Amino acid sequence: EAKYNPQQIEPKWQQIWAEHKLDDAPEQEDSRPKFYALSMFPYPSGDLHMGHVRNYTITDVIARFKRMQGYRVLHPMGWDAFGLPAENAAIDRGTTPSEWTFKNMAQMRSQLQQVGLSYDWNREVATCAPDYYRWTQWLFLQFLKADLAYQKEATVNWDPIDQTVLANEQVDNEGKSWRSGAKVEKRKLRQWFLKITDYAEQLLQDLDKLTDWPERVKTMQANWIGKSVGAELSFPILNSGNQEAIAVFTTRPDTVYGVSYVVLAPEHPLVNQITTPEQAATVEAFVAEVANISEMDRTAEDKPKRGVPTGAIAINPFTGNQIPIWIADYVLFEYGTGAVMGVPAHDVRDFAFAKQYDLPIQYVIVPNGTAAGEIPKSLSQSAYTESGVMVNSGDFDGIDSPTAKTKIIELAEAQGWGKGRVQYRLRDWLISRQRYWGCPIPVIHCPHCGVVPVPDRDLPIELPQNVEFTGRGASPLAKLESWVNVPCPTCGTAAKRETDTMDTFIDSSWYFLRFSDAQNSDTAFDFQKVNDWLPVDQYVGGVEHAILHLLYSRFFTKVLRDRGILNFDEPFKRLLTQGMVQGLTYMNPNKSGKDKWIPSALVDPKDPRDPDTGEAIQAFYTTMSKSKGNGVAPKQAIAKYGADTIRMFTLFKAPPEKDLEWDEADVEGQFRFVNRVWRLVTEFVESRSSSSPQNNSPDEKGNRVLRRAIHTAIKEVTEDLTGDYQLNTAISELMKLSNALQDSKEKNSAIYVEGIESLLRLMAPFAPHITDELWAQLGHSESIHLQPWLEPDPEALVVDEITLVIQVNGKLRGNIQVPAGADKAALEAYARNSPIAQKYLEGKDIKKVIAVPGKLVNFVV
Ligand code: ANZ
Ligand code: ZN
Repeated sequence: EAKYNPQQIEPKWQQIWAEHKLDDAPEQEDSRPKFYALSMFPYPSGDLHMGHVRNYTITDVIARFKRMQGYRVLHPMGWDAFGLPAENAAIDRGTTPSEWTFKNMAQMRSQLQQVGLSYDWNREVATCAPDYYRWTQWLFLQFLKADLAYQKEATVNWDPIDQTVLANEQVDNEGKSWRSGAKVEKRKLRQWFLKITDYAEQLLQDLDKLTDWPERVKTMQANWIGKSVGAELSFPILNSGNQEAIAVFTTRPDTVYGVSYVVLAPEHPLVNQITTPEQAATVEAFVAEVANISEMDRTAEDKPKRGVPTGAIAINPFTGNQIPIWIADYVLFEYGTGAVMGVPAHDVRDFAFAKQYDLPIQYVIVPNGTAAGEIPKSLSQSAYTESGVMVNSGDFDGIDSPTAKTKIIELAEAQGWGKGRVQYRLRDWLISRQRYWGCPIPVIHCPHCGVVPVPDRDLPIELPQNVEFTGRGASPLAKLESWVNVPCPTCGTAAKRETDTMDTFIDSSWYFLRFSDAQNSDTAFDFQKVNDWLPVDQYVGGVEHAILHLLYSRFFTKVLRDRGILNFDEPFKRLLTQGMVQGLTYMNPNKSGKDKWIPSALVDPKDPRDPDTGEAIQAFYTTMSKSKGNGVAPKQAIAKYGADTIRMFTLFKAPPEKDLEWDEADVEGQFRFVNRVWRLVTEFVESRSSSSPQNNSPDEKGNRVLRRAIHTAIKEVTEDLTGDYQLNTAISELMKLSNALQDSKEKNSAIYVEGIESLLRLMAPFAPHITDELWAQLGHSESIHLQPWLEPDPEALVVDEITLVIQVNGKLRGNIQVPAGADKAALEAYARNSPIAQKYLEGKDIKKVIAVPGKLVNFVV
């Protein structure tokens, strides 16, 4: 018999499947239910890594299982192909972003094919291809028409040496440029935004519909949206003739009687107007200083809060008190109204600020049960942030603070001091990038007409080809006069193209829609088709996309639904976030102040030492990465063991959501199992052809045991693939069945054939090549992947037999073997038909039958 040789059979089957178009989704709807299985598409960096392999294998198993179950399945793949690395490669190596990207895509496509993933390659999309981004541009124009795209000034990173805008990824931790090393400055530029804040409430509410999403992801999204319910209150400025007032946003109107001061963000436009001459110099210096601190540092709880008084005074309309107006670093201009009422007694940051600058601290809420007129001593040490009973708050004294919150908002509205307000942390989506390798924003700036959308007939606005990449100066697009200068589509005057390109998150916010109709050159997708295939039934990807990608995709879906382009409002019905693949990692801690990572290729695992110094080093598992030298290349692993073993291993080693340790010994173990299956089947095929098939003296008991093993495997594997995707335990079930077959003594019986065929069919989604090969060797002419999924026979599942006692008038007359799960009626029937009953009951009149399941049947005569 032939040895298992994955290197020979895997490419063979991959080719056969492609020739027979086994994995193509049907173009037309048919009566079968649809199933859309999708993995998050990769960035074409050049090489597939193990994280990809794991992600795609999980989805592939589900897709293959669903096909066998009789679904029409859409399982596509594509490339998230715009983005900075291609441009950097062009700058560094004299290639072009396009060349580099398409070369990488070709390389990764062939690596994907080696894994045996059942993709419909007819639907492949690359976001950087004009036939794709034409529709990205069209979608942008839909947003523009819906008033959901607009321009405003925003801050960008500016490299003063290279004279160019930098993406956040191009700025290191010390705030320096990746190329020039210059200290990066902030600059204001007019940029494009999408109005995602219009959908904040819906994006939050509809998380409740996503019952098959991980709770963790939904919580992350909810926090990102960050809804706060409170009020906007107005504090008039003294001596402005009540003309000017400062609006603050607060979630705690119940603390308004305890306000000690008002704080503006240093960027607030009122700052210049109200600062007194005595304070002008101090304020100006402070504003300049804060301009260079990051938002993170400004708001961190553990950083000291700093500020200066403006010299101006505000009035608290609730108390009539005069309070100072400050500016401080911890108040952000972009959130709420950019101004805060300071209540040191009840807010942690305000407390720290008041301590620092010796501002008054007035408690207006005390814990429930506090004696009237008393302020507990313990309070004075910190801010009291809980709810409680109102004190020092005029008419509100004595009521509980949540009720007071509502009443104070009512009072403010009645008096014109403010109103209730809901605030979201989510901000509008800045989509402008001053880069070349992205989707051009399809508008033209005309001196007469202003912003003019490019007419649909002129799409796509293609990226120009002959561009120079130096990494210096304006974006390559902005420098290309011949591309920038165009006549206005409306009036014909000399006008200029927009030179910003779109954030690549836009490209990935609709690719799952395009897959439904990827080759359409008339529209982004046919209405019928997109609404047939979508929503995605199972989406699988990394938790690193839990917030932005998923939120943006949900936003796109809702906007397109509101424009009548889609008829569903959530794109991903069910989400699985797979864990990381970890590699054995070697580290020599603290070499000249830094941990030194030592590539595993340079280390003997039995005695790990630093190859440079000979020192013993640490060994542990952590996420595979280039910088740690702990990765295992899929290509090499497949060359050694074959794709089927790699697939089985990544699925078996850990449940899909958990991290997985790449342990060579366990890969070997999986390889041995795959080999065992190979031998089991090939030996059977051989024995069958050498000895004439005979089925003499079937071993009743043995058959029953084997049948039970077969149908238990069918039942368990089906459940594991249906519920929470317990793919690891599914493989354990396959191993059990394989053991049962090995133990079977009747290797020539019909039941044995059922056993090996069932094993192969259950294993087909996991190890598609070897199973199709062995299936063919068993004499089948049609691919195993076209076979229907198996259904368990409940009868075969019956656990075991029990001994049933038969009594007549309470007297023991004998016993028989019956199936363990039999109910009362069945037990009675078994008993009546038994020779014992026939003997003792002959000619008797049965008055009553008492059946006790699992125990006895008593005939009363
Ligand atoms: C007075 C107050 C008293 C506050 C109190 C809290 C506790 P979230 O929940 O995150 O929305 N705030 C408002 N705008 C701000 C800004 N632009 N920069 C920094 N802080 C700002 O937080 C809302 C609270 O954060 C608001 O409620 C305000 O402080 C502060 F016992 O107002 B609070
Ligand atoms: Zn014009």
